[in-house]
Amino acid sequence: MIKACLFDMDGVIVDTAKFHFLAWQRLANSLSIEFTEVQNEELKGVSRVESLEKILSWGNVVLNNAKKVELMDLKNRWYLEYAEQVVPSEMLPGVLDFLNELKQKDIRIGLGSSSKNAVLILEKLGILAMFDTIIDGNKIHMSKPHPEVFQRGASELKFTPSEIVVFEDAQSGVEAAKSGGFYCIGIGEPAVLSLADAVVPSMAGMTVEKMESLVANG
Ligand code: B16
Ligand code: MG
Repeated sequence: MIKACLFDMDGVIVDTAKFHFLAWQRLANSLSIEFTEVQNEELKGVSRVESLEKILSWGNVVLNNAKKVELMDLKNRWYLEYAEQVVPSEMLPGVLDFLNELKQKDIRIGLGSSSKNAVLILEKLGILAMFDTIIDGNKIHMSKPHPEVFQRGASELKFTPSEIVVFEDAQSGVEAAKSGGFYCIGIGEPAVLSLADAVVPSMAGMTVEKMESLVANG
C-alpha cells in the first residue's frame, strides 16, 4: 500500500531543467568551454557546486574557491532571470491532477529536490501548500545520487521507503531513489533511466491506480 509520493522538481513538476541548461551553457561558453545537451544530462539532479566542478573539469579549467563562488552566483542569477517566467500554467501536464488525487486519497506528498530554489519555484506555480514536506538543496549535505534527499523525505513523512514512490527524471535521482530502497518511476526515456523500476514519458495521465499497478508489477 503506497502511503506517500516524493517528487523531484526540475523535470518532473516543471521544466526548469531547460533554464538550468541555458544558464550553465551561458556560463560554460563565457569560459570558452563547450557544453552540450548530452553533458547536461549528467548535471540533472546534481547540486550547483558539483555541476560547476564537472563543467570546469570538462574544460580542464582550474579556479580558486572565490572565483567558483562568483561563477555559481552568476549562474544562479541567470537561472533566476529565466525562471522569472514560471507561472502556474508552466506546470508539466498531469502534475496538478495527480497531486489533487493524492490529496483526495490522503496519500502524503513530499518534495525531494537538489535545488536551493525549490520553494520559490513551487510558490510561483501556486502549489507550495500541497506539500507535506519539502526537502531541497538547502537541507541536504549529500547531493543525488546519494539517497539523503529521499531518506530525509521519508523520515519527515514518517513512512518507510517501501511505502513511498519516487518520481524522478534524472539518472542521478533514480540512482538516489534506488539506493535508498524506494520504488522509482522514471519520467523520460527508458534508455536514459535504465535503473528505474518503471519509466513513463511524462506525468500526463498518471493516476493512483496507474502508480499502484506499476508498483504491483515490480
Ligand atoms: P539550484 P532537482 C536540481 O533539481 C536540478 O536538476 C539540477 O540541474 C540543479 O543543478 C540542482 O537542482 C541545483 O539547483 O542551482 O537551483 O540549487 O532535479 O533535484 O529538482
Ligand atoms: Mg530533476
